[in-house]
Amino acid sequence: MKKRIMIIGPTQSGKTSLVNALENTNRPLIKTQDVIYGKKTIETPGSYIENPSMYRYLIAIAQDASHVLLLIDPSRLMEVYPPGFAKAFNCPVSGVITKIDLAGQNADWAYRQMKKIGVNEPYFSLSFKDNTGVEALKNYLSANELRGGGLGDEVLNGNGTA
Ligand SMILES: Nc1nc2c(ncn2[C@@H]2O[C@H](COP(=O)(O)OP(=O)(O)O)[C@@H](O)[C@H]2O)c(=O)[nH]1
Ligand SMILES: [Mg+2]
Repeated sequence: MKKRIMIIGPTQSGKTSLVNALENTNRPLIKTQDVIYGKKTIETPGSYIENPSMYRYLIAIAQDASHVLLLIDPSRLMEVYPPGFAKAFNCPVSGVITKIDLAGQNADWAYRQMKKIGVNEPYFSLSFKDNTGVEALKNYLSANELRGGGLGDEVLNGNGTA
């Protein structure tokens, strides 16, 4: 099974918008009730990161991920992730700052949050309103895939049919 990009973020932080961009579809934004597996992505419910008793599900689901994206919405100055959270995953973790059109002035706050969570740079700032930052993130993710970030089953099984 090919591994997917896992998207974590609180309610309304832009998870579904990012999934649609990575999947290249335009399916309507529906409130996430549960984990949604797309062709390339895994979207997790906001309630999983908003509720510490659900963290273990995020960590279990990440077994099927080649890359984890942690989303921060700087238009809501809310500390969602516990310190060091990024270190719980054994695949690469990247930081995505959403809705930069609404709260560009809070970008420094978001960078400090990322550092506290244990996410290494580069951080990706996105706006789906202005359509900025998405291509840079996509390029980074494909380059990571080519580098073999997060070994897929096809690699582990050695059958080479990626
Ligand atoms: N201004 C602005 N709004 C956004 C952006 N990304 C998402 N939104 C809006 O924020 C709301 C929540 O987005 P959604 O992708 O459904 O978030 P989710 O709950 O994390 O899946 C929706 O009304 C989106 O249209 C953005 O970059 N800029
Ligand atoms: Mg959603």
